[in-house]
Amino acid sequence: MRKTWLPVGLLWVAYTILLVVLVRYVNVLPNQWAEEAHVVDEAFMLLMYLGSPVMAMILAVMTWGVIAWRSDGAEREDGPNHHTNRAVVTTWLVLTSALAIGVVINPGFVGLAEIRGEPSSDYVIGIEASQFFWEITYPNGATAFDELVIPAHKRVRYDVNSTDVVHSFWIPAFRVKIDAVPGLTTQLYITATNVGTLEDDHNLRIQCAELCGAGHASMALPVRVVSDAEWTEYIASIAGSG
Ligand SMILES: [Cu+2]
Repeated sequence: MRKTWLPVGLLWVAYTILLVVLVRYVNVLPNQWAEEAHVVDEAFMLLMYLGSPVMAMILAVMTWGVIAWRSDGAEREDGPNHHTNRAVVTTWLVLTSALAIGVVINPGFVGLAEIRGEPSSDYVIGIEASQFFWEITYPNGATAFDELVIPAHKRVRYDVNSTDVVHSFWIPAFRVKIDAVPGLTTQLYITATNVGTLEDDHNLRIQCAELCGAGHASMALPVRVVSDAEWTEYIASIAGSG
């Protein structure tokens, strides 16, 4: 028993270091195009780091099991039962509970509050979801079905609803999303940070994120982030055409 702990412990440490290095240097996250994206990505990275020793423990036990208990063809009996070690169990329970509660509070509640922020915005844009398209309504009443154009560095409130079934308003480049529910207006605040289009980053699009029927996967709309002046010009140019 005792001679099992040392190699498993060493493997655990080695795998943990390997995983932490991978998390630190292999970037799997798409580019961030909004302030809110930073909060979400930081939470994601924290969970990746916290998950590394857990994953490493599983890998360590599996690796050691494959090496130490590989079959040599001989018949074997079960080993003796191991009984509960109260100190280990108590420490494990206290530690994991504290960690879980800690993560729920921060980045859980703290991050959510940070993303929601104050209920104030520079502009309000209406988003109406239908099977299988999006209708955009700008502050001047202009509507559009072909793209969502928004001003950079301005805090926009999106009033989201649906005409038929439950959809979900999601812009991957901004990370945040909210359900589009018939008969209910849900709200989302987003501050875009860079000027860009779908050609710059395929994550700059509205993508329905709630399975809503046969056309769900293609229920996407390009997002174009422009300067505030360009945006004002754009919504004036399409006014009356909807
Ligand atoms: Cu949908």
